[in-house]
Amino acid sequence: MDIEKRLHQLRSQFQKDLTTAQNAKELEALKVQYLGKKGELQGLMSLLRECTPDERPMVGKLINELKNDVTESLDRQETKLGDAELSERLKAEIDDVTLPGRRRFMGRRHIISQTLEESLDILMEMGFSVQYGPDIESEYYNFEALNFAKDHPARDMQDTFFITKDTLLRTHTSNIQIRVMEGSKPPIRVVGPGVCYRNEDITARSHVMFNQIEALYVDKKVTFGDLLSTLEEFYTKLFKNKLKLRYRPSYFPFVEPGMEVDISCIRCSGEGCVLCKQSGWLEVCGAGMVHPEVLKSGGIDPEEYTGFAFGGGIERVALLRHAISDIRFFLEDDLRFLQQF
Ligand code: FA5
Repeated sequence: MDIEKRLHQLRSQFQKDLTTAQNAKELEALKVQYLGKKGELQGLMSLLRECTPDERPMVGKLINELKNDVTESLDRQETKLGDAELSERLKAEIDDVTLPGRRRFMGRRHIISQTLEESLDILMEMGFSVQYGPDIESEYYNFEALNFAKDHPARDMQDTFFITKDTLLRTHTSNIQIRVMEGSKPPIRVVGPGVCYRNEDITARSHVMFNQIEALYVDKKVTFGDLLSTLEEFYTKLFKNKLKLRYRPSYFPFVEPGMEVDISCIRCSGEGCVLCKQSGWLEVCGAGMVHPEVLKSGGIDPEEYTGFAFGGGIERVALLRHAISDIRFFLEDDLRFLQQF
């Protein structure tokens, strides 16, 4: 019978094609070729119409058997190819235990953050609370309210990055003073950390961007003696050492009297080195008794209250504590340097 012959041919053709299918894509193409709507098996259905009614049940059965066989064979082959692909992939992904391990680096706080946090901790233990001020500041809070007259030459002491005529990058954390006084009543005991910006030459000890902390204490009967003892305790604790402190009279428009505070250079034990410019001392801080005009600008009566303030550099402390020769290391992001702390 012609139909039986045709079915036989188709079966052998399919088996041949099946052995050549190498991957899922080729198998899918085969599926469409044999079982698709316009596929080979669908084409056989037209032969049914040519059969006599007696032949039809038997031919229908043979076509169905072939269809089932083709479907099963395709499924089996699909599973087989899938397994083979998976094991190939796993083989490729296997770890090579002879390769050297990858080193994991531990993150850590930047040395300046560490120094800043330690400074704040010490002052908080002494009763100061932390308050922040803005980096972008008005000319009023940075200068005018701090008793720098408009044409006062003292404004040239701190070379300023102006943003507009009245807005600037703060040159010191003393901008915090008036903001704090305006917002609270004595007793005031705050410490304000922050980044400061000055248009200065960059050297081993000075940068255009550095950190300060500002301490402000205002109450009845605050004395110069209170300022000296606070500075002494603060720097002694910060350096975990009985340091030598040296006070030099100095001028800041917002304090009277004013002074600069030096500590003995621990890099060279006071003998003289590049860090201390051969002087044996390093300036770390400006300080003084709050000027009555500044108290007034902050809304505090200078007849009733007095206060002290000091503003210390954080980078200078870190340089000294770790005997580092150059402030520029702090901003260079060199891991070989940063990982030492
Ligand atoms: C001031 O900035 C005053 N506002 C300090 C002050 C506060 C005086 C309260 C009185 C009362 P001075 O410019 O000296 O002062 O800076 C204070 C400290 O900041 C310096 O001792 C130094 O440690 C640090 N410092 C100043 N300029 C730089 C700079 N360019 N780079 C790194 N540190 C600096």
